[in-house]
Amino acid sequence: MNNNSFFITTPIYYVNDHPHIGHAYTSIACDVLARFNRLKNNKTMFLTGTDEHGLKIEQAAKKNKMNTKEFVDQMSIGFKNLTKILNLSNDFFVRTTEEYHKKASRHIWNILKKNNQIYLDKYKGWYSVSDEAYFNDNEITIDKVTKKKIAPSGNEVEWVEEESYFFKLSEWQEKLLDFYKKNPDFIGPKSRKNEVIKFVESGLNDLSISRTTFSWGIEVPDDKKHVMYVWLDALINYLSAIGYPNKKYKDYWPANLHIVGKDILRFHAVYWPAFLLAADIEPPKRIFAHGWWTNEGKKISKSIGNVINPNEIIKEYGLDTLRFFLLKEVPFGNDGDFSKKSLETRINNDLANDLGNLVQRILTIINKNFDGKINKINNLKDNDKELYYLPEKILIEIEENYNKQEFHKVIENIWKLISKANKYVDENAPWELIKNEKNRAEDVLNILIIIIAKISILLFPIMPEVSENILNKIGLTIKNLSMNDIGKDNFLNLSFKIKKPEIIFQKIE
Ligand code: ME8
Repeated sequence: MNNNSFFITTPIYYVNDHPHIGHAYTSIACDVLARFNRLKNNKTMFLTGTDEHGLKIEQAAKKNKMNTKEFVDQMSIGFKNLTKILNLSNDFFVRTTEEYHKKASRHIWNILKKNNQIYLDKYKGWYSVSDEAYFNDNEITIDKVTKKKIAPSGNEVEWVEEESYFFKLSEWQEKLLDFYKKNPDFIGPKSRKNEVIKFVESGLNDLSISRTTFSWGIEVPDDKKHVMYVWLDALINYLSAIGYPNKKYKDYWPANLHIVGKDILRFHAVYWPAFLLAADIEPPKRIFAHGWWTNEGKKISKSIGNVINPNEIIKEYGLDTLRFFLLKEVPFGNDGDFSKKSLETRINNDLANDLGNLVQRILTIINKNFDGKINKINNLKDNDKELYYLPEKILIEIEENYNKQEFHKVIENIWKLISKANKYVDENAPWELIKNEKNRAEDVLNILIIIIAKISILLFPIMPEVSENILNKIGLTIKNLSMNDIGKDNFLNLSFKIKKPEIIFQKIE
């Protein structure tokens, strides 16, 4: 792998249903990290896509009275559109029904077989179609209302008995525990890591990795009766999308980060590294499992009818506002509740009052008093330096927080800079300086423009459109900038031509 490459992935989403706010959440988080890494000039690969095989999808197509292939083609478009709606900067969109993916999956299967990791037997046990997962007896309970047998997710299970190929997962228990020990950052956040370790310590059974009672899947090599278990097929997307089995996949592999929801951590942190180690492929560097969103306190579910369509929120409040809210409202890793009231509070306070006001008042003063033109700085005074050199310190903190996927702290870091800038405005009162000390006023305003430019660069990964708009107002564009511009004296010798401000964030009454 290239030293400065950065490969980040979302889960590939099931096409049985339309995208909602939960999918948007994971994808936005990945987009932010991809954009940050690009601005650091890292060779970045951001992958998302759709998971299109398995019984759940086959059943959904039937329910919609459609041919399965036509159904997945149509539903996948919905997720592709989501990448546009969310302004995602993904470099590729993988689909598991594509031929390159099937080829990569069969290739891995053959290696596992060659490595004596697969055997044929009979599966007898519980299966949840909604989770596409197998369960042991001791994981099954009875639903109080429906009286049906359910998995820990609350989804119904059915009894399955069929011939199946098995992966020798039980052989990997000790090796996985050893791997977690040697790679302490493999699973985040820490609380989830402990859960995974406990699960593995409790013992691993061999895993059924093929099905025979339906056909919507990737055929098992040399045995047409079987299709591959959809999770084996799905996980392989992370390799097939970057060219595997062609050696060029090593340009990006091992992936730096798979971001997933807590619901699917076990597949990524237990099965995936076991499959990879068994196939002589290095596991990814890190898996981070984020929390679960509820809607105004209730579980988001189609049957309750409270699914949040990201499109509607974006139409009402704007995309960058939603991106900001999702990452600021809840520490990444915790569960969160989506409510319009808290979204509106964020818009009024953090966005309109703090950021909006700063930009608005500085641009307005410059336009009114200097006809939009600000000459280069004459003299940087001691009491300017604290603010002037703050961005580079903030960037160090930001980077540490991004490395831990602590997005809310990144936003706090940026807001510390915004609030210091607002304080500097109040203390130096440029509207007073204009009266008798015009040169000093110009220096103060130029420093503030530089700080606003740096705030915009730091904020760009999270709010790309807002940041680019602000940069454009001061005659800059992100296309010519990078995180290197946060450094010490960048922009010091620049004169600026400032356009008239427009209100960036409208307050909500
Ligand atoms: O599990 N809150 O696909 P999926 C937060 N195809 N995140 C949520 C959420 C919520 N309420 N609802 C969904 C699959 N998500 C498999 C993945 S990967 C090789 C295969 C997000 O369509 C979250 O990231 O059910 C969760 O893990 C993912 O959507 C599940 O998407």
